[in-house]
Amino acid sequence: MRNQEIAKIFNDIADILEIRGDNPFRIRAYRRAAQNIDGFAKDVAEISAEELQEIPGIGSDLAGKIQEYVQTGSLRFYDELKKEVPSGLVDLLSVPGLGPKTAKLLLDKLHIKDIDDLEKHAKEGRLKGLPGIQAKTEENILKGIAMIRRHTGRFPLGRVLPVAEGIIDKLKEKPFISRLNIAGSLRRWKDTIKDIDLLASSQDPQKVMDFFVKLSQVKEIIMKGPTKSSVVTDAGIQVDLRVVNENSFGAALAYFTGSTAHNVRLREMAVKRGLKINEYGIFDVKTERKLGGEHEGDIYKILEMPYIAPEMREDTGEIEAALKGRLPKLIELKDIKGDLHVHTNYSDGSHDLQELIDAAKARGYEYIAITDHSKGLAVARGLSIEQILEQNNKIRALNKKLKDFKLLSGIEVDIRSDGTLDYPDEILKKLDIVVASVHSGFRQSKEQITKRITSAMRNPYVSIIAHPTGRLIGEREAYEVDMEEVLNTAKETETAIEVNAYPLRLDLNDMHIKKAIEKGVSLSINTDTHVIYQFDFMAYGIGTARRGWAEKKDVLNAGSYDELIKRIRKKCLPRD
Ligand code: DGT
Ligand code: CA
Ligand code: ZN
Repeated sequence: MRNQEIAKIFNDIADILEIRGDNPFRIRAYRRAAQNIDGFAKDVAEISAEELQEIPGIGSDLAGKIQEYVQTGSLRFYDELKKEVPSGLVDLLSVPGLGPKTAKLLLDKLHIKDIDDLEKHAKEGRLKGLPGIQAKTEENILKGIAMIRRHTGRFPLGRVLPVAEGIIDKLKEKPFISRLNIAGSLRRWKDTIKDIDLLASSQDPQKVMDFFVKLSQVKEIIMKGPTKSSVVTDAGIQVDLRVVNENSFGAALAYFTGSTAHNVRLREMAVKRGLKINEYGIFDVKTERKLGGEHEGDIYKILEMPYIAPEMREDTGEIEAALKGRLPKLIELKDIKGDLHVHTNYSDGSHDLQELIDAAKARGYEYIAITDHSKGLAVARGLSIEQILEQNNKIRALNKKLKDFKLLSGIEVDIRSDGTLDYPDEILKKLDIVVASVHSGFRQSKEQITKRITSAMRNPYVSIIAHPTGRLIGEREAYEVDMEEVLNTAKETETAIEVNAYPLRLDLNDMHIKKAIEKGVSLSINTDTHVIYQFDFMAYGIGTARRGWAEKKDVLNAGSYDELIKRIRKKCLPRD
């Protein structure tokens, strides 16, 4: 698929246009096109110009550009545009809080052309004094650079899983591979991943190795051995594939799934019982007899404890819980009955209500909540009061016609810097559900941000706090917030906390989810869908929630429509 490649070029174009100070509508058009191409199910290299124009946001001009790139391998417009700015300058935009205007200023006034330059200047205190740059800004830029450097070498889960799936799709077709599984941190759904670990069993390991290193995704072969090879993909991600015997597959899967900390605990337990665990199996030390290893479950069974799901294998109490028979019954994707955070083309989403209903029904959902942005979020075309009322009416009318499906009329209301909400209560009261979130003022003090969020929770109509820490994995740290206090207030006010499933967010994270559940706070696992394919992000939310030990009962949108409404209404009196 060339889609990601083209999406990246369109995003780069938008970046350069932004640095140039180009027309905001033109910039938005490129970003929107990039978003839609990235998520388009068919390969854009294989469809006609007419079909291309059926992708939302693609007109004849952009369709032409896609075809030019597919046919010639380059895009003249992009090449010309790139000549206008130094190549490192676009990288500056990856520094949190550094926008195109500042990037341009740094280039013009200080001839800063890349991140290394920027770091040097900031360390020497040479940025302050430029328009809009204070000592604090300089400090933040240095913090941002440090964060980018820390993250190099690890990739966000959302970038890695599609790569792994692409490879698995090709491997699993091969008759000489009998079993195949993801292992490592990816199987545990960790939010960042160093490399992909794959495990296979085969009668003919050499054949597997030969096929693997020749996959079209492979850019570089690091090592090719008889049963293990490591490659780097065109996305820059390392993939290790090991081949083991069928009768050791389970033991190897347990070993290479990790975490190391979890496995160390299992091995200690084994030793105490005169047993030994390694990647080949579980053995009786005295007799050297192999007791199991074909299936992963063998290990747990022989240690006389229930099977522990991969997402929990971090040695954070799961072994104790298993021994006491107190493992949670983790939530599963099929438990989810709907999505409570969805955008339409009223604000910055790509689809109308009917398209979203069809897509949600296709996923077997019973309901979704429409939660566009509120007016304060102008960059996302937030809805005026007239618009939200109009949408609300439209949803009420649609619901009368819908069978076995409900649309909740909602809003993602902006929590302003002072903690007030972007719409008055008289408006919020008319809606079925209110999702509230912070989109600005990320640099406020911990006290201020905590107070903003807790005051929003004290509003009787606010049902859910969305992406509660604002992090973007690898791009933006969470803002400072007193999570303890947020969770206590959530419990006290019966407000649910979102597990935002958008792969770069995963917010709340696993640790905070676990804490929330311990306190009895309700969660809502939502995708924040802007384009239909993003409904599938739910799997990331589920993986993350399972890492936080979430059960079905902890999750608002795992309940039926009636249960959901009951839970929302628990917080406030019946609405209009
Ligand atoms: P990462 O850093 O995101 O790749 O995390 P993992 O957990 O995938 O770590 P990785 O790729 O280094 O190793 C995969 C699994 O292999 C790991 O979870 C457990 C096992 N493993 C790796 N190194 C060791 C080790 O030194 N001792 C033991 N017992 N197991 C190891
Ligand atoms: Ca790994
Ligand atoms: Zn949203």
